[in-house]
Amino acid sequence: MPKDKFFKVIANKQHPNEELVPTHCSYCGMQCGMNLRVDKSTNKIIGVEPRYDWPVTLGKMCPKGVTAYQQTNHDDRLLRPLIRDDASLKGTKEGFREASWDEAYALIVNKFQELQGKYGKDSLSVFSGVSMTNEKCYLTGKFARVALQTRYIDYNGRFCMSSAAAGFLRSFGVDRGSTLPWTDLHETDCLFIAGSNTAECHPTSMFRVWEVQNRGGYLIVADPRETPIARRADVHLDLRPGTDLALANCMLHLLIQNGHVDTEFVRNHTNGFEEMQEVVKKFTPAYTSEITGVAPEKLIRAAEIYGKAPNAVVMFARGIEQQHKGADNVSAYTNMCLVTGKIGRPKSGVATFTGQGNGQGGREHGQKSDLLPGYRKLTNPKHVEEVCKVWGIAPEEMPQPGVSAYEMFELMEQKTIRGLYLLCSNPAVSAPNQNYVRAALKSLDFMVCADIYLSESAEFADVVLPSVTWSEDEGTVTNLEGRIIKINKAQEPIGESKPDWLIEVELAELLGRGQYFRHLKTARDVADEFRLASKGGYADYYGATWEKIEKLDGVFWPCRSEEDPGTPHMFLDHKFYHPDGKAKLCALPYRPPAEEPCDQYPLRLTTGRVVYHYLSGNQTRRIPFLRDMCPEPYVEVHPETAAKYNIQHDEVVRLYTRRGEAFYKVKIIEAIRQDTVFVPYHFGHEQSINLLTIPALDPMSRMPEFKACAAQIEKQPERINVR
Ligand SMILES: Nc1nc2c(c(=O)[nH]1)N[C@H]1C(S)=C(S)[C@@H](COP(=O)(O)OP(=O)(O)OC[C@H]3O[C@@H](n4cnc5c(=O)[nH]c(N)nc54)[C@H](O)[C@@H]3O)O[C@H]1N2
Ligand SMILES: Nc1nc2c(c(=O)[nH]1)N[C@H]1C(S)=C(S)[C@@H](COP(=O)(O)OP(=O)(O)OC[C@H]3O[C@@H](n4cnc5c(=O)[nH]c(N)nc54)[C@H](O)[C@@H]3O)O[C@H]1N2
Ligand code: SF4
Ligand SMILES: [Mo]
Repeated sequence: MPKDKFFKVIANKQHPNEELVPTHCSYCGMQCGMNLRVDKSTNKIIGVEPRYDWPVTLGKMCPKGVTAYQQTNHDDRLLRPLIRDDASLKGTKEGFREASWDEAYALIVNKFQELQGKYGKDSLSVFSGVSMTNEKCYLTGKFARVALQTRYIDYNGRFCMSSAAAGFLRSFGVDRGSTLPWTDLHETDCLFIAGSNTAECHPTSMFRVWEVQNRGGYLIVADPRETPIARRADVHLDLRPGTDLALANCMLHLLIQNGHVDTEFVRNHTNGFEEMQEVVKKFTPAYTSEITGVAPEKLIRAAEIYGKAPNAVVMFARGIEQQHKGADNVSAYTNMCLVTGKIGRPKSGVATFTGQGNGQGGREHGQKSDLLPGYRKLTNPKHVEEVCKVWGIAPEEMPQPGVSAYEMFELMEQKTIRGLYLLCSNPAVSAPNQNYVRAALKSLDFMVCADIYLSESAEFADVVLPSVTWSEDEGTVTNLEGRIIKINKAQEPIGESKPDWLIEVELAELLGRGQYFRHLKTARDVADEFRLASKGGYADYYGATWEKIEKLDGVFWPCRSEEDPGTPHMFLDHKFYHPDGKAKLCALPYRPPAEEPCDQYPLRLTTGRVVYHYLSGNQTRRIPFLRDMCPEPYVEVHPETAAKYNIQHDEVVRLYTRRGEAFYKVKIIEAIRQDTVFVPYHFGHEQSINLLTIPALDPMSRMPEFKACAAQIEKQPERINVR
């Protein structure tokens, strides 16, 4: 137990032989407060208790959260580095042997230097993830640009938060996922929620959602499926996947038509109203109904409720964002609060359900191909200079912007990228168009994967490095409100596993770039450099010291100085972050999904999550309770559609698209549109739905269209009984 730490370890009154370490869940952006139970005699984590004193979640946790502690001492943990001796077994779990860190490091450095010597600095790449602390995310960006000196770094947030980020940047000039603290949410009069399966994906926000209705307020949900939250909505807008832009434009059309525009707010604090009004003119309920399939009267009712509500919050998630027009969808729904002036005050605003634990912080500090810490831009010479000062390199040494996550696989396939350092992501499950992506990974000359378990992606690696779980290190993450919070260390790393920041510092030394890293001896050292590197950027964390985070139950950025208490509510002064201080009302003509249904592929395939699994499933598929509750994927099909294909519940069918096929059990369910099928994506190898998904990228955010492509089902011949 780390007794020298500044956070208070709590005595466990019920179990005197235990101590409680206050921290947060390892998984989603809710970052529920929890106390990890640590056995004092073994110093091992043995359980969890909710933290009732955590203001955002008040002791609530979901099935993943209550079992998250089982990861730390799991039998499958990687305890030592692995080296692949047999290259012919790439793409399988076989062919690895255990090695010392020294041997693994020597091989990595040797191969990386050989590739860069032959093919140039940019032949190496880094692909990372945001289940890591801000400190690790920050250092990973620095590691790529200063230690490896490559332009090619991007991360899994590109598949997650990039459309929200791009949309908010365009609308507000700043990208903080929520304009208000969620401790306000239940006090609003209307929640308009689009493309979020809130009850399964952000379950511990549900008590606030229900409280809105309990207080007499309203809930509107836009989703092609009747999710648990849609079932209790006052209006369920059951749209066709990929048609949100039409729906949002219709809401704007009706808000304008019904006199719900706050003309003073629009005049003083926004630009672009006329152009926007022109675009939404044709989105009458009748016209919109043709595109979306939603009944006109539902559209009218939804706009009326939102328009009349004194306070309202527009919320959305990947349902609207993982489209090749995701950024447009974000700006279009954001227009709703701008035209009605329902923003920049308590109980009103807009929020995206940030996905990963550090989905907010991880996108602000330099893991994205074009960004530097503090949300600075690589294309802005002043920004580059500011970061170079902290890093101690000359501006000429700063690599140029690279390409987005999916495009990195294209460069691997083309042999422009030859080497990969992959950490904290499992793209061999989670990237779209898996047949292509797996071939790209296989074609690499050399690949390193740092993970806590042997993931499906690690199967493509030449060297696998054992990282630590969130409970074996400390640092900060930024939750879905934009609140910077503290993750505390409850146990020493098991086996020879090491935190990612330490691996990067040690590798930098061996790569001959130690002068820029060797002063970083603890996570706190990284935190202090990171706060400095963010200083002056608009995602300014400088004032968010660990002590202040502890004292205030988290600190909302921007927090510019030690005296600054942080910014729970954005835009209270109605000043937006564009140079003229105004927000942008965006004029966004409708575009259909990249791939529309046709005779050959008449169904719309959409993909997403279930409450029991997390992302690629590499963590949750190993937890017995979660695996038992959801052991395998399935395809949700409407009863009418099932009848048309003559398929039964639990029958295995072939589901296929232009890119690939997979075989799934059918789940016949009325809670889905007849023209749509849904598959959860948490499974690997031949069960992965990403064998079928389309890599159509949003031109602004480079987000793939996970949420809509054209598909077909094929009934399998009945097996002949040979017995
Ligand atoms: N249990 C669980 N919780 C999680 C995660 C997890 O893996 N499992 N992951 C976390 C992460 S990283 C993320 S990003 C979030 C994701 O959280 P969500 O975005 O809520 O989850 P999804 O299931 O991807 O999609 C949400 C909904 O979008 C709907 N949808 C599909 N297509 C469309 C469309 O065209 N328009 C609209 N309006 N809706 C559509 C789907 O039917 C689905 O109900 O969850 C976080 N929380
Ligand atoms: N079809 C479809 N595909 C999707 C989506 C969808 O809705 N539909 N959603 C997309 C979204 S929103 C997301 S966020 C992505 C996520 O996709 P991934 O990035 O693949 O998600 P994870 O499963 O979280 O992968 C994290 C990996 O890092 C490991 N890990 C955990 N903590 C650490 C750590 O501290 N250090 C290291 N080194 N490793 C660690 C885990 O074991 C796991 O193998 O998937 C995307 N893919
Ligand atoms: S809601 Fe999210 S953060 Fe909370 S316990 Fe569940 S997975 Fe963890
Ligand atoms: Mo995500």
